Amino acid sequence: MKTIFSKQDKIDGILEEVKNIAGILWERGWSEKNAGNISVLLPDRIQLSELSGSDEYKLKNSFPALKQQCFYMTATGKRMQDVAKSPTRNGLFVQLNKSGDGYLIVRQTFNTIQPTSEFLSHLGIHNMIAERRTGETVVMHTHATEIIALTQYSKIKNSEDLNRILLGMHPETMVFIPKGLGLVPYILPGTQAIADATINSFKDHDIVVWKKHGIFAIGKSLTDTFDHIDIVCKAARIWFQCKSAGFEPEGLKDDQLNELKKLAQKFNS
Ligand code: 2HA
Ligand code: ZN
Repeated sequence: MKTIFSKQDKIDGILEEVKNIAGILWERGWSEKNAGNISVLLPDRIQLSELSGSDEYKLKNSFPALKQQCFYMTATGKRMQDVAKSPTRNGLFVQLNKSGDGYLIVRQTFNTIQPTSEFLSHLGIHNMIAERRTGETVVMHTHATEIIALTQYSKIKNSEDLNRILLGMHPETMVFIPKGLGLVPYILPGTQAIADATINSFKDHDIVVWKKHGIFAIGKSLTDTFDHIDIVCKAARIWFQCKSAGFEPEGLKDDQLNELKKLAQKFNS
């Protein structure tokens, strides 16, 4: 890719990681066709150098904490297996305008593409992270099969039901996902309503699950974000394997979970 950034080496590193993680999402069977999307906040002081003459696209909402911030995003309608081959042909760079209520797309050869259909959720989550200053830079959505299957279980009605199952399957789940998973009820994808419900749920949880649709995770790197999804999917697989073997999984006991929660607090302090 030709140089369009003041710090091209950092961008190249991010694009390499996008390739790798997009490939894994596809291989896992979690990103069929154009399913799933990724956005990455670019490091501080990275300036796009090809914005002059770009069209500005207006947003219905304003994202005040993201003024002039730059992102890499996968593009709408693009296949994750193609993102793995070429993140720049199947994704794009955008910069929010000075008021945070519009965005510019970096001019490039493949300039007919637009950001992911879940743009509103991605921007809303990044805005929330910027406001609370917790430092996550990546937002990832994928159609994680095991988690979607679990949300088809009629006995799982809310986040508590989901966490009671998943956090007890394996100690690492509580250590790395101490605030657990939020469950958002089924809402039409791509809408402001699902974006609002997702942002709200991220206030109290590390991961957000969209009932009968997929999963959203955040993290400080692409690998870190993928790992969070991988951990909860492993927990879901353990639950299904126990059920398939014909027995009810025992799960970890409350005192064991509390002990793990304390360990997680030590890790994160
Ligand atoms: O990118 O996954 O939710 C396509 C989707 C929409
Ligand atoms: Zn989706």
